[in-house]
Amino acid sequence: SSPDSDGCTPELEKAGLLNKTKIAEGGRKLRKNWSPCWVVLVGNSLVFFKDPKSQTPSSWKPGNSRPESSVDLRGAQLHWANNLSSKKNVFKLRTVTGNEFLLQSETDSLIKEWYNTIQNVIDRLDRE
Ligand code: I3P
Repeated sequence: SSPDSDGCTPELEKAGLLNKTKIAEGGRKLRKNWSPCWVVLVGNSLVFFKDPKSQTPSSWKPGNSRPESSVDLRGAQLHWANNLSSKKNVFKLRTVTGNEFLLQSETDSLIKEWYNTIQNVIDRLDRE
């Protein structure tokens, strides 16, 4: 049987290292501060973990490590945003509460996978 056969544990969809900066909080613009971040997509949320060295996708377990923050993907908007940075492969995630994040990877295939996976979750929530 699957690890989620009781249906109570949200499904881990994806986890990995991305560069992240928050650029707005509740619609108010913030100064960029890029840093590497373990990003975990689980259930309806994108969860951010601070210390990349102490986190790996395989070591992540619900309740086992303390997230820096998490983002509710319901109603969120995702856009490619190479115009918002000098870096390549940047997309912007905007939450319903007006928090905005840029996420970036040097690896083209990796950032496309993240974009598509997050968009699929947003689309699924839009249909609910
Ligand atoms: C910012 C820093 C960011 C850069 C940002 C700069 O300077 O260099 O990395 O964003 O550009 O303002 P500081 O460290 O002095 O805050 P990108 O790397 O995404 O280009 P921006 O102001 O054009 O957004």
